[in-house]
Amino acid sequence: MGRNADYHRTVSKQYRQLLKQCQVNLDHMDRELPPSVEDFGELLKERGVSRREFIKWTSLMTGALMLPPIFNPAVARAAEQFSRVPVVWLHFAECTGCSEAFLRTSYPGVADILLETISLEYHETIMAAAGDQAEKCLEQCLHDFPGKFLCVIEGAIPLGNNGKYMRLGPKGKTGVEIAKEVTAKAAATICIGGCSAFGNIPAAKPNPTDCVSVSKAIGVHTINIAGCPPNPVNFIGTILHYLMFRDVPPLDGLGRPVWAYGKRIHDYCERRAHYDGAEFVQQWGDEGAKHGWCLYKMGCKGPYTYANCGQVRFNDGVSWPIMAGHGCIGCTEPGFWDTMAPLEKPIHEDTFGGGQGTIDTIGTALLGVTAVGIAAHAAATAIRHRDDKSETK
Ligand code: FSX
Ligand code: SF4
Ligand code: F3S
Repeated sequence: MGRNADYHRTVSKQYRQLLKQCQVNLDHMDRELPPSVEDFGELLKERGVSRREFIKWTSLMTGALMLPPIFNPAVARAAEQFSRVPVVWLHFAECTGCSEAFLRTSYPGVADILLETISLEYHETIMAAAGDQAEKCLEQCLHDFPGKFLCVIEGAIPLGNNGKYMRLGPKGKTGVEIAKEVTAKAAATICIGGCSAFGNIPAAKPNPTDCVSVSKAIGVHTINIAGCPPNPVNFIGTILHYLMFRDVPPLDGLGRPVWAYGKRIHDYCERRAHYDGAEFVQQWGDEGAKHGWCLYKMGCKGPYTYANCGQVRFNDGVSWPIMAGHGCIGCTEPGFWDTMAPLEKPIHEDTFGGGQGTIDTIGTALLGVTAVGIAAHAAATAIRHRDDKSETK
């Protein structure tokens, strides 16, 4: 009992210290970041988001980031700074579904307002500028915010034919050239979606253009917001973390933030009791489907997939694939298009060394792999501190 109380005292002291550091960091960010174009409070009001809803959102976000409620005000302050972080958003080989998922929404929630006001210095799909003018915007940003902007990359990079499958802009630079040039000056590089993070669909077999992930193409450490498309909450949370701690959140061995990708879908699935009770949907539209039974036999890859989809859901918490009635296709895992196929049939028993009976051992084994990765990744860093000597001036 006494030992328990001591433990709790130590933990809450550590959290209080962390919070103090967080406030120092947010003050620092306040001085460093360019001024905001719009008043965030006014914007929330304009969009009909009440103070109460905003507080509710900050506490949900704090919880999602695995922080205790004393961090709510810090998360709120970071949200106010969110739109001041300069962002360069690059597009390589992909379907643009990630941008679509982030920018098209019918819900005027806090998350959407943040994404709408994000300071996109450069974004090939939605910027008004084109050609030389667009290139100037990029050059200007690299010049104005060296070591201070975040580089967000959507899409894999084709290496085949010396990178020439992808040429961009008026000078016809290759994807590899642009990625090298921009990431070298960024504070950190965030890969949005499985394509930039792992190669994913453009790198699926037979991969004629030799597409690879950003980290493989140019050898930089990236923060991988996995998913096809990823959940905007995981992107927003990562930037809030960056603002509060001036650092990236702890990453797993695949570069994914542990707070968002540290748990297996199967272990937090609302249909799990049916799996345990051997109640399976056997055919689309059958009685089991109507009763919301487990989708394992319809090819659900939740047992092999790490993500928080079931907890944070999509579209402002409305739903997620398994809730909507389809199995998880494993979209947050590397090479899912090849490794998780066929998507609507259980994975071949040999792939992970066993069938349904060994699913729980698979989870433990995969977790082992990611845990080793966490330690390995801790040695490297995906971020360049502003006062770091390696900062590009
Ligand atoms: Fe890939 Fe994103 Fe899937 Fe598409 O750009 S992660 S194919 S949703 O759009 O990169
Ligand atoms: Fe949920 Fe899929 Fe696991 Fe079934 S197999 S419990 S549907 S994650
Ligand atoms: Fe992707 Fe599976 Fe989540 S398909 S969106 S990881 S439920």
